[in-house]
Amino acid sequence: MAALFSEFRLKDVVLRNRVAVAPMCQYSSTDGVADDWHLVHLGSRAVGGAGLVVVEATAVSPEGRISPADAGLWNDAQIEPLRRINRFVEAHGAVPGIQLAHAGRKASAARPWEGDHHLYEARGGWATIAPSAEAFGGNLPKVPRAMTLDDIARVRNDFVAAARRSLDAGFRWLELHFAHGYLAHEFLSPLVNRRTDAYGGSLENRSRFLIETFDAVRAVWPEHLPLTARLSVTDWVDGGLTVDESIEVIRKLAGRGLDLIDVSHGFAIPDISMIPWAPGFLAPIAERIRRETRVPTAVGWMISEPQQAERIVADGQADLVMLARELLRDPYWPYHAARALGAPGADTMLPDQYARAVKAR
Ligand code: 531
Repeated sequence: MAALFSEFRLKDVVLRNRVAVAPMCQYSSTDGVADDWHLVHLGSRAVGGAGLVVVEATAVSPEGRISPADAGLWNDAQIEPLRRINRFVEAHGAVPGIQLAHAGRKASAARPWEGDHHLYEARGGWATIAPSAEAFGGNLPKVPRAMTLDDIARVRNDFVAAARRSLDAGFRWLELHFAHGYLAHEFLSPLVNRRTDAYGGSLENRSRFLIETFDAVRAVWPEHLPLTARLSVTDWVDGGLTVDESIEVIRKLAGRGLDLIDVSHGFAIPDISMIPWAPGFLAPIAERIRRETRVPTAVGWMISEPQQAERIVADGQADLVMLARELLRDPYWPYHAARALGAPGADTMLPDQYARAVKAR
């Protein structure tokens, strides 16, 4: 019996298996509105057999977009195209989820395939905000404005409004993007946060923005649906955020209703040379977090082989695997993995339109 293809229940949501489509920026929206591209991209992966399909980092305000082409949920016109996608995803047996985000000092950049660098106002960019008025550096040299207490309250409210719209759009799984050097991680990381008020300094202060935003979203997101967060659990450098600190934050969030932690890492600073890249390198860290916090856990990064994903789930390192690039290479990865692992029911994973033809080999 393949653990990877066992059901996973979280609150009132049941995933058909443990394979999740990680949120992946498509940089294909106009004014934050999802496109037919998103229907095909997300729909294909639902048809391919994933249990959970999480929409890319979706900005809670225009200023929170990474690029001008980011997805957004800051107005009601952005709801309907997502509703259509979610209907399709659900019709094919996957649970639709969304990641809500604010890019902080990394906002206002060109799409990766157009250079990935900061865009200045004259070129379609905008003024950015962050905990402190210090640039990320590298190809993102724009200096953000340090957020006032009013800014902090406004962004928190933007997360709440976007969470309400997410529910309206039919999402049944919500992930707050607290990772990758974007706004929440900028508050949490001592490498980035230089504030001397109640939002900077001690871990309690650095985690205040996350906790308050989480609480405000939890208050409007239904109790019976999973509310999760993706955290960069380590900055990988001395003086940066540590796994020990992250465990404290996760425990705090768990006490306030966090249903699952999506373990990610890094990207608070431009230098990534210290990241110990290797197949499944985050899985042991996820295992420690899962064991020490008792919070259900998802993990991603460099997971590509069915046996590898199976071991991660079977050994209790994580409850879910979040696949990204591998699902771009092969939207049918779940089906192929189920076959490779001899999971019962593999042949029922394909839609009727394809099943007879594909099995006849
Ligand atoms: C992180 C990443 C860094 C280096 C290589 C691949 C991926 N992602 C994070 C994404 C944006 C694109 C880069 C988000 O979290 C929104």
